[in-house]
Amino acid sequence: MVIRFVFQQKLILNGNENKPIFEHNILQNLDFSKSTTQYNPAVSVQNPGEGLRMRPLCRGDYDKGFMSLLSQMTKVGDVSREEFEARFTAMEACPDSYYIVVIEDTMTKKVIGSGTLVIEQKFIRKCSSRGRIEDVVVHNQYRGKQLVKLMMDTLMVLSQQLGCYKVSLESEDDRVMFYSQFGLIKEAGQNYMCRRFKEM
Ligand code: 16G
Repeated sequence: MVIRFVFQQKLILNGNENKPIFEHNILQNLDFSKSTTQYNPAVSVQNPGEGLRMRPLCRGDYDKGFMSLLSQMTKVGDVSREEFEARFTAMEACPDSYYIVVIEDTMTKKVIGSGTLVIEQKFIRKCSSRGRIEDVVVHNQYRGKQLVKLMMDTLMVLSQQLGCYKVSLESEDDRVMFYSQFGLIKEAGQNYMCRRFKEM
């Protein structure tokens, strides 16, 4: 019974596991000409480094270590495949909203980097939209390969290209200098405020 259930689940996923959360072409066709970021050696969305691939998050990434990667950034908790699938479906149902980009090691087939751009639609600024960069993380064994920089650059260019009037993120004090290279500033007179309702 249990075996049949697992088998059926696998079958359902097989048709779907490579389904991206947003259209692949959007990433491939980004125009980096406005980016001021320098790379040495050169890396890009199309070529993030040897054996690495940059692409939208797919359903099958649950099996490629996506959740454990996120746990290098903050508390994740136990998330079952069903919970992951349900959340993926809910995000998918909001078109043009969730741009989750991952980097995969094509040899190990593990997700080793991730970053999210969330697009919030607004009435203000002539019905414009605002971008929020969230959950940027690169596996600790892949640091020093300019991957956080490339991920940030990608999400910044993407937000501009999607027409956001502004983009923002939350940063720890010691990351402020790093993020400033992407044109992000602490705006005078503005404070990031937050109230936490629960400790997961
Ligand atoms: C960092 C992240 C934020 C993430 C938070 C999780 C970036 C740029 N910032 O601030 O996106 O949601 O950490 O921490 O990636 P929390 O679980 O304590 O809220």
